[in-house]
Amino acid sequence: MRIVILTGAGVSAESGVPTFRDADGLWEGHHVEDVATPEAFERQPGVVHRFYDERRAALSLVDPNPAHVALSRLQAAWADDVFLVTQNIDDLHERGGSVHVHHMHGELRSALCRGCGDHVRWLTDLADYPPCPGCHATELRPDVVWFGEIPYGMDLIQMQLQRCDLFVSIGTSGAVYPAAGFVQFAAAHGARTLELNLDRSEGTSLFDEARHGPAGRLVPAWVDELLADISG
Ligand code: BJW
Repeated sequence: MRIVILTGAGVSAESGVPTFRDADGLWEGHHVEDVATPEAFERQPGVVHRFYDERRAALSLVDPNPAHVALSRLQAAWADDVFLVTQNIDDLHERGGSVHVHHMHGELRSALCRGCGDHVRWLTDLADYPPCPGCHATELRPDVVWFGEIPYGMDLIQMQLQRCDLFVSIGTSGAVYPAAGFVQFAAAHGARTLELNLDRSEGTSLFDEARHGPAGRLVPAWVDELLADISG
């Protein structure tokens, strides 16, 4: 059985990483839609850099939770047949033990040079306009996918969705495309679909099955169930 797992901000919520659209999901009173656009970066690069610099610095204060760890356990048991695609730009899946993680919206610990196009591993601030290690231009931006930009690796994601038997969506509101459309795409290609989310999302009715509760409880229980089914 081939499985595609999509994760969103809810999978990291119990680690202490704020979500975008829950009650406390604002940053200094801004909605994410106001800072996560190329236009916002052109208009107010300092504000946008600060938004990402703060989130990058906060990564060292949080740890993976049982949901991240359970998914890495599933990947280890299921070898090549689990494709984990995340909308999250944190590195909690990797620190939870996952080896292959597809970050469709980019990564906090990476910078993108607008001069030479290089992707550079980056652990510190960008707001003071450091030079690119490759071309020395002071054109580094957060290596993330903003509204109006094309998410990374869509061809690979679509290929995985077409061939999977089970599509599982964890901790995402279903408010942002193209990720919000994966459930219908996978179902149209024959996959069974399952949602694991704190409460009903915008996409709940599109899934064959939905379970509601915190990811730190739901995901380990689902992984245990699946692994028992296979071995039994
Ligand atoms: C828990 C929990 C717990 C809490 N346990 N659960 C009209 C129709 C269709 C599309 C569009 C449209 N108008 C514009 C568009 C396109 C646009 C879009 O979708 N806009 C919408 C606002 C409508 N999309 C784009 O522009 C995308 N690009 C694109 O479409 O290119 C064209 C193209 C695509 C494909 C091929 C070819 C061309 C790009 C979107 C980029 C989004 N970027 C951001 C910022 C990234 C960097 C950053 O992190 O700052 O990505 S926005 C933000 O939203 C971030 C997230 O990854 C993304 C999704 O959020 P997520 O993860 O769902 O979080 P929340 O907060 O919304 O939800 C959390 C959920 O967890 C909730 O349900 C809670 O209940 C739950 N939860 N605690 C379990 N403990």
